[in-house]
Parts: sequence; structure tokens; C-alpha cells
Amino acid sequence: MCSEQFMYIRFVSKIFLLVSGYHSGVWLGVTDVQIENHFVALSNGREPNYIHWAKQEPNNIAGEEHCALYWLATKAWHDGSCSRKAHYVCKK
Ligand SMILES: [Ca+2]
Repeated sequence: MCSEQFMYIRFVSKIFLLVSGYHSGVWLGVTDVQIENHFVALSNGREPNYIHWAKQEPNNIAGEEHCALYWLATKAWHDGSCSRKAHYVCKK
């Protein structure tokens, strides 16, 4: 189920970015806010079966990056500040 979730997120993120023209990042619903560098899905608290971090990510810059985003520029995941404004993907 988790694998399906992340395959879906990867697929929808690509479509979403193409359709909307949005050129920054999209929240993935994955965080390490409870245990540093232990990323889990907000939906179920489990480690994702699929990950695709950009080179040198997650890097937790300034000790404030605890939420994962799909970043268009690198086409990979980055950790960022959870207070950053970004789009997100929902499954109906
Ligand atoms: Ca980062």
C-alpha cells in the first residue's frame, strides 16, 4: 500500500507540475520532525518504500528542514522547512 502511495505521488507530482506550470516544489507528506533523518509518511508513520532524494539531500539546512518536497529543478526529493509554502497532492 505504501509503495502504491508513493508511486501515485511520483506520478501525480509529475503530471501536476506539467499541467500547472508550477516551478518550485510539491509537498510529499513525508517528515522527520520526530526523529532527525528518519523520514516517515504523515499518513501512517511508516518509512516510505520509495525514496528519491536529490544529491546531498536530505541536508537539514540550519536544522530546520523536516518536510520532504518533490523539487522540479532536480526532479528529486529535498527536505525543506515545514513552514514553506508549496503545493501538495491529494488523492480522491
Ligand atoms: Ca534540504
